[in-house]
Amino acid sequence: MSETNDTIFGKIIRKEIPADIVYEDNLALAFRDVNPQAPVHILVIPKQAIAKLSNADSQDHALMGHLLLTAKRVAEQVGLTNGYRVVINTGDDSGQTVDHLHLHILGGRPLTWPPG
Ligand code: IU
Repeated sequence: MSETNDTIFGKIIRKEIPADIVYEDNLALAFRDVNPQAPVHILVIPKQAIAKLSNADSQDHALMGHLLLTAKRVAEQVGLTNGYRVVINTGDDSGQTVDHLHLHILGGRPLTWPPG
């Protein structure tokens, strides 16, 4: 998997296609998932092209922390006061479908465990 922003999420970052953006800073973008699996389903992505978590390395240390804290910040912003789940699908067995690292924030209902 190459590190390219030539993906659908790259197009969202460059505002070439619309998305329901809920948060943006110089490193990250958060937008509502087009196929929500919970009442609140938001994706947090780095603006830097990293295809998947397993491609991240020590140079990405600060960015990885920023993404996780951004997920927390966005969850607070949208009012997920009763808890939420943060998920990163990584690679084929996880069901990852978009080759740009993304954190799912899921909330607004009780979530079951384990996932499928
Ligand atoms: P996954 O972890 O790679 O399976 O998740 C990709 C998510 O991206 C999935 O929940 C899609 O609904 C979502 N998504 C989107 O929000 N907008 C898009 O244009 C596309 C996928 I393509």
